[in-house]
Amino acid sequence: MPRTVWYPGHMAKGTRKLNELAGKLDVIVEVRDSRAPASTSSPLIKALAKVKPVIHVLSRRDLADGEKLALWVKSMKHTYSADLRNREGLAEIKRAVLKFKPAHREVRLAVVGIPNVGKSLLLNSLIGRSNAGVGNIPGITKSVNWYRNEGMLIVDSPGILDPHAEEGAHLILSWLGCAKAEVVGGWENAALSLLKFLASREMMNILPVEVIPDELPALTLERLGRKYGCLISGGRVNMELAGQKFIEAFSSGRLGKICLELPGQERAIDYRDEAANIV
Ligand SMILES: Nc1nc2c(ncn2[C@@H]2O[C@H](COP(=O)(O)OP(=O)(O)OP(=O)(O)O)[C@@H](O)[C@H]2O)c(=O)[nH]1
Ligand SMILES: [Mg+2]
Repeated sequence: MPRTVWYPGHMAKGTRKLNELAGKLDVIVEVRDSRAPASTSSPLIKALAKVKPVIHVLSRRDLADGEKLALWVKSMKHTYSADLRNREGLAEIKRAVLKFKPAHREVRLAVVGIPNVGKSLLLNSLIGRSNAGVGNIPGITKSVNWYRNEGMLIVDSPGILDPHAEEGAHLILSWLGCAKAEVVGGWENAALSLLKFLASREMMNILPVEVIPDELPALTLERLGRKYGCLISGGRVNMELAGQKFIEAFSSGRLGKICLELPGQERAIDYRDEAANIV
């Protein structure tokens, strides 16, 4: 399988800028995805947490399994879950941020995290204006920018991945829409690895097709492709397109609310290794 780590120049530059800025901030807000809070943690957060207090926001709680998410929120300090699209959970986050506001000036914070977790949407929601670009593909924000309103001076930053992360880590992110499929060898590969993962976690019941025990993932994907109408000449299935449709359905929540990790198994690296061995 082709392997490229997605670490474009703007990620390296963003990392440098954030490290330079950290000393001037009052608090750092790290955004993770509620569906995989360990795998979607920022590679920068350990170092930043040594310098400044951190508030964690678990976005997309509307797409997550509520019971499992509650375990995460309980197990992590200073952590808030939110449905940023519907502004749910926002008031608590804002209150937590404003606790760090010095009496004489606005509170300075940076929103950090991996790509596509909702950093810019959170920033816009906090300042009450749609100033920062938001979009459902990873890599929308390319630079570090300041925004100001409502007693806050907020830095939006590009999504930054760990340049040293192994393949499995990127696979999980691709299932959630946080990494580009080409990074993990295309949609078909991403979908096959997701099917294997779901089978290993006994989560195949979320599929919109009949579950056939021990079926090869490629055959399941083919059936999914037929369901999604991904046909080419001769009645064959376009497997790349089938993979894309399946991943889109999964990551958008159309297949149901999910949580891929539990706090007890916080060593998400286990999943990553497992996922890496799948394809
Ligand atoms: N359903 C749902 N979608 C969300 C939530 N938060 C963010 N999104 C969506 O996720 C997508 C990415 O949001 P952005 O704010 O652009 O994410 P980002 O982290 O700034 O992304 P980059 O700048 O590419 O790193 C958008 O389509 C948002 O509408 C949420 O809580 N629930
Ligand atoms: Mg952004």
